[in-house]
Parts: sequence; C-alpha cells; structure tokens
Amino acid sequence: MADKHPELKSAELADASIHRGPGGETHQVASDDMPALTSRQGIPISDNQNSLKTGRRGPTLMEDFLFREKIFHFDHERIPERVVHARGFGAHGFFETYESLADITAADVFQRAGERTPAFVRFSTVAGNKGSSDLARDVRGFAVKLYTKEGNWDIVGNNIPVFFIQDAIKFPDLIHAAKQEPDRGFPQAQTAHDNFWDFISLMPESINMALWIMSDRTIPRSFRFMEGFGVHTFRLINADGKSTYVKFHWKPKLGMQSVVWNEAVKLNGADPDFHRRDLWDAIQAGDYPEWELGLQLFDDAFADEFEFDILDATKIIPEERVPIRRVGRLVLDRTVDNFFAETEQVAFHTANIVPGVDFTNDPLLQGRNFSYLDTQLKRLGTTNFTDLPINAPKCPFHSFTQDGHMAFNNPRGRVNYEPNSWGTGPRETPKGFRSFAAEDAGEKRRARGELFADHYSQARQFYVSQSEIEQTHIKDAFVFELSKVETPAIRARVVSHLVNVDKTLAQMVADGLGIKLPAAAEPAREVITDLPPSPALSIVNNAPGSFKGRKLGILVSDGADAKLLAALEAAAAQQGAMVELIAPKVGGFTASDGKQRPAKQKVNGGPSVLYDAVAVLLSQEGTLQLQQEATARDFVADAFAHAKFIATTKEAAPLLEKAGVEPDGGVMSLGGPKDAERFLELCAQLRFWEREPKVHAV
Ligand code: HDD
Repeated sequence: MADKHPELKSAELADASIHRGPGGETHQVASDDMPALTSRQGIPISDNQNSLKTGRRGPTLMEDFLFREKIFHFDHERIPERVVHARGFGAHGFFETYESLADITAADVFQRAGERTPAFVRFSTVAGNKGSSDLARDVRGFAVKLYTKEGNWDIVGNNIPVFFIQDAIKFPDLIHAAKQEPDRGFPQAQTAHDNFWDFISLMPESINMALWIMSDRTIPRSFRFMEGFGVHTFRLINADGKSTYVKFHWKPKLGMQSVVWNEAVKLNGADPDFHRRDLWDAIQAGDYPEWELGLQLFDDAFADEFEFDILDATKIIPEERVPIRRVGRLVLDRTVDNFFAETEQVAFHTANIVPGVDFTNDPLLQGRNFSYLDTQLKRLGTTNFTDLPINAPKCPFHSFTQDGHMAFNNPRGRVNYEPNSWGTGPRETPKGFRSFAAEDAGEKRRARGELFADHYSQARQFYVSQSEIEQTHIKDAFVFELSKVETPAIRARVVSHLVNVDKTLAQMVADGLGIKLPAAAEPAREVITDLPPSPALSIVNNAPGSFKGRKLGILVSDGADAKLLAALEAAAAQQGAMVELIAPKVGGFTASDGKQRPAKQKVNGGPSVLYDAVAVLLSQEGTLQLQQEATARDFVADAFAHAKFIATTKEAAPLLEKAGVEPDGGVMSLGGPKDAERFLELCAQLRFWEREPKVHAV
C-alpha cells in the first residue's frame, strides 16, 4: 500500500535537513520520522534534482528510468474534462431523514426517522471550461450522490427547476450553441454571444428558461445560498407497488441570495474561485451548509388536471399548486482530501436509482439515462470507474461483471455466472429493484405531447412573480447579453419572443438596445394564459432577514478604533457571520489600543465585492493615506454601487466623500461601540435596494 503523503501538522515550515549539491541545488534529505521518496515501484530515490547525464554537462541518458517514470506519469495527469459542468466543486456530508415515508416509497433511505445516509455533492457551472470563473452567468449544477443501504442514488439536478429543451436529442445543439464558438474558441463561460441567442430565439421552448437564466438565479452569492431541483418528474413506489409522482427540491437553510451583475463581473477578476473558496472556508470553519429536501407529491388526477404536461422539463409545478413537503436535511460537513480523486472522478448518473424510486417518460430524462454512463467511460477511461472509492457503494455489492481496464476489485473463486450449481451466491432477491409497471402503448413516432407547445405562459408567470428590483435585473441582463450579440436580426428575434411574455419587458429591452419593438413571434399554440404569480419564485421577496453565514469586510488602518472593531466583531459573531480585515499591509496594523493585529487582505487584494457588507474604521492618518489609494476609493464606491450596507466612522467620512458616496439609509455613521449591533441588524436586510435605481442611470 502506498503511504499517504505526510501531512504538515501546523503552519510552521517543515524542518527537513537541507544539503547543497555540487551545482548549488537544494537536497532535502529524509530524517527518521519522514519517509524516503521512492519511485512508483518503491525504489528509494537519492537525487530528485538532477537527471542522469554523461559527465556534468553531458546529454541526459535514456537509461534514467526514474526520470522517465516521473515525466511519463506527469504527461498523463489530465483526464478529459466533462463536456458540460466541467468546473465544479464537491464536498461530503450526510442526508438525515425526518420521518418515515414508508407509505409513499420503499426507498430504504426514507424508512427510518433520524437515519443518516452518507452523501457527496458536486456543484458546477455548465458552460465554462474547467479553468473558467465561478461568477459566470450560468446555471449551477447541483448533483447529489446518496450512498444508501440499497445502493447509490444520484439526484443530478440544477439550481433552476426548468430546462432549455424538452427532448434530449436537442442537447448537443444546445451545448454547442452555448459553449465557445467553434471557429474562434471564445467566448467561454458566457451566453452573451450570437450562437447562443440565435439558438434560443429559434427554440421557443427555451424562453421560459431564458427568463430564469437572465434572473439573479444564475449569479448566486455562493453555493450555500441557492436552491436545487431534480427538474424532472420522477416516481416514488411503495412496498405495495403504488406509484406517486414526485419533484425534488433542495431548500437552503440560509435562504437564497445572489450578487448583482456588476459585482459578478468584478468578482471574476478579484477571485475566480469565489464560490469554491466560500464553500471550503465555511466547512473548514465548522459553519456547515444545509439544505432541506422538499418533495412535491402528486397523482395521476393532478397530472390530468394540470394545464401543462408533467413530462415537460421546461415547466414547473408552482409550490402554491402542489405544496412542498420537507422530508429531510442535507448537511455538508467535510471538504475533500483530494480534489482529483473525489471532485474530478466522481461520476453521477440519472439512472442511478434505488428500489422505491423510478423514472417517468420525460423525454429529456430518458435521454439523460443514456448519456451519463456513456460519458463516464470516455472521461474515466474504463468501465471500472464504479470501483473508485468516491463512486463505489458503501453497502455490500456483488455482481458478476468482471475484468476490463484497471480491474482492481477482483472477485475470488470459480463462480462468475448465474444460475450456477455451486451454491455460493450472489443470487436474485425479491427485495431487488422492480420497474413500475406503467402501461405505455402508441404509434412509433418522433413527436411530443401537445401541451409541450405552450412556451410563454410560465415565462410570463415567472416574470410577474418577481419583485420590481428583480424585474429590472432581468431586463438589464437581456440588454447586456443582447448588446454583446453582433447580429441585429438575432437581437430582434429574441425581443419578438419577449413580446409574448410581457409587453412592458419587451419594450424596455428594445429601448435598452436602441431598437424598435418588433412584432410578436408567432406562438406554436395560440393560447397564452395569464397564470397567477407564484410568490415562491422571488429571491428578494423571500429574503431570510438574517446576516448568518455572510461576511463583513472591515477596512482598517493603524490607529483604528479598537473598541469599535471589537464591538463589530462581537455583533457579527452573534449573528453567525464572518469578519475579514482589510488593511494597507497584510502583515497587519496597530489598533488604537496599541495592539498589533494581522489583516486577511491587503487593500488592493480585498475589494468590497468579496463581502456582503463593509465597515470603514480608519484613523485620521489612515483616511489621509487611503484617500490617495484608488483601490480604497473603489472599495467604498463599489460597495455603494452594489447596494451594500456601509458603516463608517467620523474620521473615515472623507474617504467616502472622495469616492462619491452620498450617505443614505444604507450608510450608517458609527457613533461608538453601541452602534455595532444596530449596524449588523441593518445588514440582515442584505442589500439596501432603494439605492439601486439612484446609482444606475443607463
Ligand atoms: Fe446533464 C453532467 C445536470 C440535461 C448530459 N448534468 C451534468 C451535471 C449536472 C447535470 C449537475 C454534472 C454532474 C457532475 O457534477 O459530475 N443535465 C443536468 C440537468 C439537466 C441535464 C439538471 C436537465 C434537466 N445532461 C442533460 C441532457 C444530457 C446531459 C439532456 C444529454 C442528453 N450532463 C450530461 C453529460 C454530463 C452531464 C454529458 C457531462 C459530465 C457527466 O455527465 O458526467 O452526460
């Protein structure tokens, strides 16, 4: 067995004895408590600095098997990135069942109240490559693997409950159009280009999703503050074989929250790993993110009376029509040990379901059930990827599959088929998976259900369910994206669909683009229904009213008021929020009590986009110095432009003035430590939205 690499026990540098080689190179030689470096064959290595040569200055020898092994392995380190959802971040945790659901499903995971099932979750962006930025405007993947006692169950979902297309046969077209254009290889991780909007405008079934992706849902504040959805209608089957339709929802305990677009643009530069770091930091700090699993359960009678087809993945069932029953919680409490082994090699598959769960005929789901297994083979290179620790079930498993590349989990003995006479098993079991005996018959056709053709009613419902602030964001996002589209006819075609969604929205987008309002696109189905708003669809109207899990950034300098600082830190801790200090030098600053404190960020590396609210605690000298520093002026100017709450001291006020900040209800002057709690209470509103219309004139 290969030893794990020794872990550094503290932030202290490892104290290995250092020797200099003849060329001046550094040799760190193993001591008694440190293992020797070896090749992959276990051969101890004496020199990891020099390749084998003829003479000191001669050519490198082919004979150097240690060099060859090292470079050979390095050359093959990368595996193909996922064709979609390439950029992701995973964490371990558990799912806890609240109550037995035995009346609805035989799924083992739902049988016993309080039972915990190990889980692994991978969040992702869809379109960007592995090295793209976290704050791309994009759908987020929300893939959950539950290692149940009756096998692995994957809910491979997104943070948006609807999808672009209704039939999986369109998936390659959708993804080709969304990803970088094939001739030029850009833009990546962006939908703001001609090919994407060309496709959308020619596929009216995607218009509902277009409204969702232009909303703030596609620029989440972090993975911790977003919802997840299984999207399709699935079935739950109980022990008597009775089927109940189900839609899966993940509801974040911290509430939903998004950033604003200008902030996302800047975050991509300031910290392209903003979402990864956020999840990593929260889990490392013991602030474990949590989601509740919600089920929308319904029967055939509802499916028949519902005005849309429950097999159509471009439609939701509003929570107000079928309430969500919360049946358990998902807690992420452990970061990965090795990114490649876990986050990169994890393989999710919609067809990984367990007894008690089943599919429906949703044509998108049916196609996905082919795609995932197929893509894993390409990406992980062998059918045996299921034996990797991250993918293997945690319950006993016995199958007669065998051999293949990298078969390292090999059964013993003579029996590799069944039935057999050897009496050792494994054998079929009456508890095994059984498909629900749905009756399906019909002509063989390339067609879809008639109700699939209403492309606009739910898009309108989504729009009218938003707060005014969010409606403005949707309009702004359309204008931004279509302004990047170079072909005027494509811009107009998109707007022609918006006319069917909401005339005012279409008019505002047309105005924003500086074009005339086009005629409405011809709907595939004449009837467009005015559905009642679904209040659950707004993020802003459902704000949690809490600063818990958020981050306060405090700009400090030498002489910063120590009492005020302590009061802000205490008030933030009381709310369950984190604090980061930003100073002119990362080594630290001396507060007014004469004590030296380290900073987390130097001012040009800690812009205010990294924080949910900011406080400026500068001494008079600090203010004089930072008034001259562009990044300090940006710190407050951006916080102001992004509608954040800002606390300031009298001494720091000139910096705000120089940055063009005009004090309003979201800017609080701290008179003394007693004001800290009041400021944090203000922060619980998350943003001072009233300011937004005043800072955006275009
Ligand atoms: Fe997919 C990955 C979610 C439609 C084909 N998909 C992938 C991942 C998520 C989703 C979260 C990343 C899993 C991970 O973290 O490893 N996909 C969705 C949702 C969809 C959807 C919610 C619609 C409701 N996908 C979809 C269709 C197809 C695919 C219609 C093909 C017919 N998806 C794939 C894939 C990927 C994938 C090519 C790429 C990497 C992987 O599977 O493992 O098979």
